[in-house]
Amino acid sequence: MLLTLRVQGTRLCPRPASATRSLASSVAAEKSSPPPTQPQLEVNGSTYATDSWTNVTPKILSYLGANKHLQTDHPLSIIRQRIVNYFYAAYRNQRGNPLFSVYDKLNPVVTVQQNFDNLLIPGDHVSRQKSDCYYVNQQHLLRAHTTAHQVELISGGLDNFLVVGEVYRRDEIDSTHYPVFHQADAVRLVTKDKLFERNPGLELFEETWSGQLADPKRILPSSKFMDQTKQPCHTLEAVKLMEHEMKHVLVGLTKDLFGPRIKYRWVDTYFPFTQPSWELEIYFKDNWLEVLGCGIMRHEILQRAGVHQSMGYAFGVGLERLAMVLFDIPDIRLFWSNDSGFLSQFSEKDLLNLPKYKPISHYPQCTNDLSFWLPEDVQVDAGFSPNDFYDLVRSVAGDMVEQISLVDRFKHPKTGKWSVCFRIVYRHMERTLTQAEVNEVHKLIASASVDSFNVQIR
Ligand code: FA5
Ligand code: MG
Repeated sequence: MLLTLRVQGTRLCPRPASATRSLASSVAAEKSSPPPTQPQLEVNGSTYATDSWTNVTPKILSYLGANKHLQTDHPLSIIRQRIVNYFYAAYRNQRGNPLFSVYDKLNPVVTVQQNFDNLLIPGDHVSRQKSDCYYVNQQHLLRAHTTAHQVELISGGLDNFLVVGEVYRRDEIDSTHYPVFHQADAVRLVTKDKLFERNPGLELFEETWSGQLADPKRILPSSKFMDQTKQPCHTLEAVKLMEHEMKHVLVGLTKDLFGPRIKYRWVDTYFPFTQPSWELEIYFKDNWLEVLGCGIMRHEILQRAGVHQSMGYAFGVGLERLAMVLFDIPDIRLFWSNDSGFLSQFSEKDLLNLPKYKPISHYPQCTNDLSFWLPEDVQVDAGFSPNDFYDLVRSVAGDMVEQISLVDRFKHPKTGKWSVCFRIVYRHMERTLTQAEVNEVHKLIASASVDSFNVQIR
């Protein structure tokens, strides 16, 4: 399908396996998550009626309010402060005060409108799927990116701001993926006078453009054919100048964090809310690593937020991504560790001196396989979503699980039923697990799978 191919690797929730999954099969997969057990959910002080979209688990809800990005001496808090300080210094008003304001305690429960509609994310976009997000109910979800707050803040009159907070995505489990991670997002809006300070007489908008407010119903599904050069309303000189400022600032941030000699490159990409759009990659340990997404904000978004005479850039960066490189932290689960052996290694007293993490110790892994028959007429991604299974494992075993992979699947020639085999690697971050203890947990996962997915253990 064109949409899914077009957005592969560039969606706001990049995960190649699901980006290639067909929409039809994911709709089927949505049916497989167990129905909510309570008619109502209390989240962050508000009550929400549950419905067939509800898929947040108690385990996931337990992360709300953890605020690792605000915890003193936590590596994520150190990275947050480095980014904020960089922006404070990069943009100042005439009196020398920072131009940017920072929002780092916004409620992670957002509406579908905030997370998707306001950002022109097409109704059929893969990132909306129930198998990729944590929905509180059909209208509310745990934000999948901090960009979800963009429109409310612009509508409130802000033109230079940063949003920092945790985001929630249903994903695989390994050393770099966790269902909760942190992002910093920024928006900078400028007027014609500001952008063309040194070139008065140039315009932000094409003379031929009518200036008409975009009709939300006419926002094309899937910006499939979005022109990477510019939006029709903007002049080329405005876009080029804005692009230059944005890239200059973001390369500056990258050098501030990784040192002046860091190798980087810009890659063209697609986001529904920016045009043109880029990703910034850095060269790290013989690989190119994506650190942020950015672009020129779609003018329809500004218009709908009541801003007609400005244009802007926006970007979003992952804090764990940065922190893992900067502190040499090998496993994303460590950010959730309360072990003093981990936490005591970092200090925000000297933000410029980032120590390399020293492993507390290497505890052994235990690997157990779990194979089961799926119910009749159900197969992977058509009635059974591996993400549902991963959530179940997380709920039962928590951070004892280091990795899960789908290692095998086959169809029985006679019964026509599908068998799947998951390999679960258990390893605790802070102590040695005994095989007996792992077996107990493994059994609990097996019986919870039978209850939730109606499978038959092999
Ligand atoms: C977004 O989330 C966009 N909202 C970013 C954006 C904002 C673009 C404003 C344009 C304008 P993406 O899904 O690529 O895009 O995530 C942004 C960054 O978050 C990535 O570059 C990466 O640093 C981090 N990130 C994304 N997925 C993960 C993950 N599974 N684990 C850790 N970090 C991640
Ligand atoms: Mg990306």
